[in-house]
Amino acid sequence: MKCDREMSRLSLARCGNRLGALLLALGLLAGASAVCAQTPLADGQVVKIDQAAGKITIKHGPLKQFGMEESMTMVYRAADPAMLTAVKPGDKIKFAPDRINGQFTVTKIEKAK
Ligand SMILES: [Cu+2]
Repeated sequence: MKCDREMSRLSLARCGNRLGALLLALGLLAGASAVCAQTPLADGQVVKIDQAAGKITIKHGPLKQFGMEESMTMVYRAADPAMLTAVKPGDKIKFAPDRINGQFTVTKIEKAK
């Protein structure tokens, strides 16, 4: 994973201690540089949550960095199933999409205001 052009648009605040500590605590990422390779948060809406499987279905707009050229509804794995308790179907969210071991994964979800 490398920090690409998207990265330059990210403020350092988004790579702040809280997220970094969380991800490192989860043992998902090897180091700080990987944490900072997060793409900017995308807008979406929760369609469905499968707490047991740790999966969330999100309707979202184009994510060109993943070759998603159009709006779509798709299933993401949650990096931490606990993230899924904070949102419910119908919620507008901001989420951090990533591709981990070939699986589309959300590494962060927050409710949109
Ligand atoms: Cu998609």
